[in-house]
Order: sequence, then C-alpha cells, then structure tokens
Amino acid sequence: MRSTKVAIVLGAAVLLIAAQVASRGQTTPTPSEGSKPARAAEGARKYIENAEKDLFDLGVKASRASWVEENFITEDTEQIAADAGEVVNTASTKYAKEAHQFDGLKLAPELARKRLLLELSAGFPAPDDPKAQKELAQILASLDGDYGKGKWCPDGERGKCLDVTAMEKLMAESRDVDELKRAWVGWHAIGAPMRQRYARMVELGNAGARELGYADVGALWRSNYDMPPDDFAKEEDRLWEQLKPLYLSLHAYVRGQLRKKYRNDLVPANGPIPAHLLGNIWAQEWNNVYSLMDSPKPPESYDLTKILQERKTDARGMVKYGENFFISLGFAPLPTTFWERSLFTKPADRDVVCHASAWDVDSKEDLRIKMCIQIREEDFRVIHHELGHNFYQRAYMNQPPLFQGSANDGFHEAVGDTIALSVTPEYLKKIGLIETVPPASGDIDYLLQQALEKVAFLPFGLLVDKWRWEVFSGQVKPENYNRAWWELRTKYQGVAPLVERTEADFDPGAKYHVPANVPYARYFLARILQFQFHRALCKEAGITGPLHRCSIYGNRAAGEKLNGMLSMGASKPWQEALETIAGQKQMDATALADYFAPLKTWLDEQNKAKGYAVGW
Ligand code: X8Z
Ligand code: ZN
Repeated sequence: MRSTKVAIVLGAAVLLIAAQVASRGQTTPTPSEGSKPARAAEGARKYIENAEKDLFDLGVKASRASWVEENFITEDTEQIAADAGEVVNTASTKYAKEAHQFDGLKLAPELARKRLLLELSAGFPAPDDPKAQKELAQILASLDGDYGKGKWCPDGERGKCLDVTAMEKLMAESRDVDELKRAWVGWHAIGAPMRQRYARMVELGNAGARELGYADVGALWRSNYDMPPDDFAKEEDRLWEQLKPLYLSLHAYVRGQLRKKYRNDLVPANGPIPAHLLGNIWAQEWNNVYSLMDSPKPPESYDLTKILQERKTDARGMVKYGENFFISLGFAPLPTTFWERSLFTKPADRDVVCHASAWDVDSKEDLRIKMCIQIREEDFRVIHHELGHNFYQRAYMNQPPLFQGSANDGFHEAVGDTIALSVTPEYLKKIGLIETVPPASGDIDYLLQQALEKVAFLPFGLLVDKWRWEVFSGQVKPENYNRAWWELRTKYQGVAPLVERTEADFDPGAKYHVPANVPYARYFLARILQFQFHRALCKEAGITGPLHRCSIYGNRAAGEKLNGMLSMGASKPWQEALETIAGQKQMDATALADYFAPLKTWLDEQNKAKGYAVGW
C-alpha cells in the first residue's frame, strides 16, 4: 500500500489459510482448460485481478487525501480524508467478503495467495451499512486529526503550547521532576476526549470483522502472519520469554541508576519505575537517560547529537546521510520528487501529524517521508527507519498490487532499523562524522546505549496490541480501558504512573498508533527481525567479529541479498522471505540476545555489586 500508515487497508496481509489452502508454496494443480473447474478458476482470476486494480486506484486516491490531511489538518481536509477512506474501506470489505466465494476452489499458487490477501485486505472493516461506514470513516479521521492537533498548554490555551515534537524534546532533556510530571500529565490529557469515539470505533470495527467471519478485529489483525491467529500470539510470547531476562537486567540497572540521580523516595528499590523519568513520554525507549548512567565511557566516546548540531547539519542533510547508506549498498538514489514533496520540518503556521511516516503515494515512484525532524541522534536513527520503508516500497513496486507490501508488517518496520544497526563508530569515522573510533573497552558503553533503545522497547512493543486485542475481544470493556492499560504496562514494562489515573483518562489515546489505528505488534517483531537480518547481512558481507561492530556500509553483496528479499514483496509467506535472507524460517531472538550478550554479563555483575534488586 502507498503509505505504511494506511497499510492496514490493503496491506501485506497473509494468513493461516494461506498456509493451509495455498499449501505454502507447493504447486496446486491447475485444472485443464475448458473444464468446469477451469472456467471457475478463470472467473476467480478475473474477479481477483479486477478487485486488486480497483483497490489500487482507490488506495492512491485515499493516500493523496490522507497526505493532504496530515500535512494540513483542518475540518475540511479531515472530511476529504474521511470520504476517501470510507470509499476504500467499504470496497476492500466488500471484496474481502466476496473473495470467499472462491474458497475451496483450486487455484494456481499465485492466484490462491492473492485470494487470501484480498480476504485480509480490510484492516479495519466497516459493517455492511452505509450509515455505519460513514460513521466509522468520520471517527477514524477525527481521531487521527485529534492526535495531530494534540498539545499541552502549560499556561492555558492562550499561552505557549507544546506539540508532540516539543513534548518529546522536553521529556528527553529535562531532569526537573516536577516539570516532567506536569508535562507527562499535560500530554496524557489529549487522550480523554477520544475515549467515547474509540469505544464506538471498536464496536463498528468488530461488527465489520464479524461479517467477514472473524471473532473480532483482533483476530483479523492476528490473521496476517501465515499461521493460525492463536499461534501468532503464542509466537510473540515465546520470543518475549527468550528476551525477558535481558530486559529484567536492564530494568534493574536503570532503576538503580535513576534512584541515584533522583530521590530514593521517587524511584522504588523493588517496584515499577515512574513512567515520566525515562526520557520518553511513553517510556517506550530509554536512550535519553543514557547520560544518567555510570557506564564506563572511554575518552573517545562521542555525542552524535552534538556533532550534527556543531556541523550545522540541517534536516535535509540528515536525510542525505540515510540515503547515502542505501546508495552504498547498490540501491538507486531517491527520486527528485522525494526531495520536493517530503515534509522534513514542522511548519510554523499549521497543524500537521508530526509522527514520522513513509509514503509511496502513487505506488510507483512518488516516495515521500513526513517527519518533524530535530537535529539529534534519535532522529538520525528514525530517518534510517523511514527510508527503509521507502526503499522497500520501491523494491516491490513491480509486483502486482496485492503483493505490494512486506512479507509481514514486522519486515516493513525492520528494514531501516537493520541499516541503522550498521551506523557503528567505524561507519561514522568512514563518513567523516567522528575522528577516532572508541577502543574495544568502550563496547559496553556502546551496547548500553543501544540496549536503552532496542531492549527497553520490547515489552512496550508487545503490550500495545495485547491491550487492543483485549479491547477488541470485549475482555476489556470501555469502563476498564485505562486500568487494563496500566496493568499491562506495569506487568510487562515495570513502569507505573506517578499520579493516579482513572477511567476519566484515556492514556492509550496519547500514543499515536492507538488513535491512528495502526497495529503495533509489527514493532515488536521488527526488533527481533532486524537483528536476524543484521546477523545474516554481516555474514553475507564476510564480516566476522562481534555483531555490534559490524557495518555493511558499502557492501554490494549484502545490498543484493537485502534487495532480493525486499523485491519479493508479499508474494510469498514471510517464512520464505525470511529464509532467503537469513537461511531460517523462524523468527529467532538469539540474534538480538547474542548482540547484547556482553552487556548482559556486565549488567548482572553491576546489579549484584551495587545490590540492585531485579524485578518489581
Ligand atoms: O512509529 C514508528 C515509526 C513510524 S512507522 C517512527 N515507530 C514506533 C513508535 O514510534 O512508537 C518506530 C519504533 C516504534
Ligand atoms: Zn515504521
């Protein structure tokens, strides 16, 4: 689909039935021409190909409307986006339903896969009722717009207000606990007005999902992974269990260090960490509290934010660094229109959705990113992430429309992050951003920085959709939305709010992907997959030695291998795509665990020596 954001509408959806009916890549015999089954198969082909063309055209229109709305949020653009979204959502739901008429029909493998992807093409289906379709489209557009307009105004509406970009900066840089607390509470207030519409959206989506034969929207979302939906939930749990000890060690160390920095009565020795002290408004990544950690920093260690700012690198310059990395792997430069049409900096005079996203507006060459870039290390990384989406989109551009997506949505999220793992000190020296590479004695410090971003994120990546699955299934009712959210955040992340939260609040609404209705399991998968890809590409490049020192910069063999997998799009089950790059068909947390193994040993030693408790 054109934008990764709306990918749920016509996404790289693949499901259980794909495995069962299409026999996972085995050839299904095509009946001889002219026979009754052959005519039926031909009818199916015509139907499916017409549907994919129609959805493609409608998708481009919806994508344009969405682009305009997110770059210029007004009542009118919200209405335009809602109208276009309604048309594409209604059509994809209709096609998804009708595609079932071909269930059981023997089709050639490619067509069988298209049928399955068509059946899954409605990411958030509307019920078969024009009034409900309109209502759902309005709610979706208004929630998205509300998040984009979200602000915290410490001195009231007439005073200076902070948008999400300013909020993120404040949470990253401030060490004043009272200010952090006020800002945290202030930002979370944007969720409350969304609560009722969200509950109604859930009702409407569930009604639509049931008409398509799913128990609820959660079951539909979990059906996108070439395995039975219940197995997918178990698969995530399996991966999490493998990584939980590493997370617990990191959590214990960070909590101990925060106790040292802040008052002991603020950070408990054994309990959850207050959610406003981790340098991020959602406490999802903790890289911004790195400077509070006592890890051994060698004299050669560097601060990329400072370097970029001192060099007066601008937003475009930041993006250029990212593009150059892909070019070094053999990918063609981005089109001129990318540089003309992307949004790189926050406009001063209007509301935009600042949450970073990558788009392929016409599913051909019209690649763009939309991001309110700040000149700092974190955004340097996010730029690589976004460009990963764009290079993936371009690699599968020549696939038929239904295959223009990633192997599964975690793959889409993992590509740019894989490249960012190659942004090592050696690489930064090679491109002239630093002069000296820190010695091996600085590796623990480097790994800690990486872990504060990658490892800290894992439970958050897992729980956002655990919460939504509970909400969609009805296990959590609207009157318990917030309680369930904090139960999961405490259980998985070991973080807690400093102030009491009630059902007058709707804290999930303060996280972009909830009002924007973008599934989140993809980011959890991406954290696992990117290390698997990195390990495989380093091997392809013939680079031996520790994974955290490997950079595939400039390596054409690694680039070719990556491109081979990207260009498959969604044409095959993800297990096959994974095999072409990593030589294995299973998602495997050992690549991540191996990468951080030296840090795990060090953290355990530190926790023991300093008497830091583990767990909460
Ligand atoms: O939303 C994103 C990307 C756009 S697809 C910037 N990410 C998640 C988030 O910010 O919550 C990347 C990491 C997780
Ligand atoms: Zn992304």
